[in-house]
Amino acid sequence: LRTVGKSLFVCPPHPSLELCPAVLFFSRPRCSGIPYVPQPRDKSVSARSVISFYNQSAIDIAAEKPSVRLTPTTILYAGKSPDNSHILRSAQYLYKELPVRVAHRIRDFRHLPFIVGCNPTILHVHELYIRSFHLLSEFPPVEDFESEEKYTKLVKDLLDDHKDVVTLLAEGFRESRKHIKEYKVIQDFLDRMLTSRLGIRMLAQHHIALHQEKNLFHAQPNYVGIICTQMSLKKIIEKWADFSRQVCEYKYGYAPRVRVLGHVGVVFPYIPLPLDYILPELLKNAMRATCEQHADNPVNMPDVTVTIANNDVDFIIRISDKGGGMPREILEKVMQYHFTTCGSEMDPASENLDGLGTMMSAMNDGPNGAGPMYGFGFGLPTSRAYAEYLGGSLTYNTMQGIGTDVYLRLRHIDGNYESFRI
Ligand code: ADP
Ligand code: K
Ligand code: MG
Repeated sequence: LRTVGKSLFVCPPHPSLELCPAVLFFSRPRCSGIPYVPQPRDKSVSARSVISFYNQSAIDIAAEKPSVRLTPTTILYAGKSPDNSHILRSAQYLYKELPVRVAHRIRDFRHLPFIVGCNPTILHVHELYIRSFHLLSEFPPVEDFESEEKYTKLVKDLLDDHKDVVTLLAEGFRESRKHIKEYKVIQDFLDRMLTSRLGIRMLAQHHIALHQEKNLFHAQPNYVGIICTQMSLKKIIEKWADFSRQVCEYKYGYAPRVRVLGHVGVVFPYIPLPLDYILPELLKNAMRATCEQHADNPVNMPDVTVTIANNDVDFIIRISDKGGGMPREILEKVMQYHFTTCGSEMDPASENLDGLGTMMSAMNDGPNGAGPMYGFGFGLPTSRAYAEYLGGSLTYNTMQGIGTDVYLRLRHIDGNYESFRI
């Protein structure tokens, strides 16, 4: 085989071309017995993406750098300057930070077990990150508002390119995890991947929102970027309760009511974005259990009760249902990615796949998805990973035969006590 791309590798003569890894990797249907040699299409990013699976220097250098994580307070009080210089500074921070964070993710892909890393869906996401790395790191420095405008456009485009990443990872791992004995490898990878993605998206959307606030017409009252300065927990819970009830009614024909109790009047600064992922997942779980437990008497179904408790350091949301609890056999598993009591989690033909696209689009995009009730086993583990990333926790108590209480605990970001870093 000839040299494939100069910097890629030179494959020594091999008695059986079919067994040469390079040939396996690049082989395409061929006629006439002449080995297929991929031609770098041009000097474009996508051609280099493939080479970057091997040629790592730029990515390696970036992956060695530490990520600079900011507290929400830093972001909130970075100050809105009348000359809009805060927007320029925000873009300059992203300009330095994003390639480093993306490089960290690429390093994680490279450390995946070979059999998983070879899965075509996972390779596709891996390549998406490599492509983003090149686009971000080769962008000219952001020095003025003109380049800031272009850079913001690039960031928006990349957010869009990556919108299906959760679906793709869920599919890729569902296909390949049966080859791996150690579940922990998958859990650690997905925890890091999903929380880092949440962080990147929070930073990117924060900048985009600041950029749009320049134009007063787009400015949302009570918002600084993605931070709602007067968030009402009760309102956001009610919003997601309405949403989840609609999904539930669509699935079962009826849905339990949701009562919100406790410190219902509290208002404080917070970032709604992660709650937009977590709350509907927890509420749908509670409603599903309630509907299935009381299927014979849906008219007298017990309510789902959400209790808010607020204090100086953190706030707690407890979601209680009378949905019959969880059987002992599944207690250890409910927090695992892909574990679901819907059909067979490993069986790609099972009915739950139908719902996958929509549920995942809710998880990928947040509020806009109209996801089904359940089915891919990502609700609890993703919510827990997000809660921990935000300096909090997600725990549950279940009474088999009666019901389940899920506790979501999150730290305030008002700057009075130490909070998480994005
Ligand atoms: P999915 O909802 O897609 O199945 P989750 O991670 O959200 O995935 O939940 C995993 C499993 O945990 C569910 O399939 C269900 O068996 C169980 N579960 C979650 N929440 C509850 C609850 N409130 N009551 C009873 N079982 C629950
Ligand atoms: K699960
Ligand atoms: Mg669920």
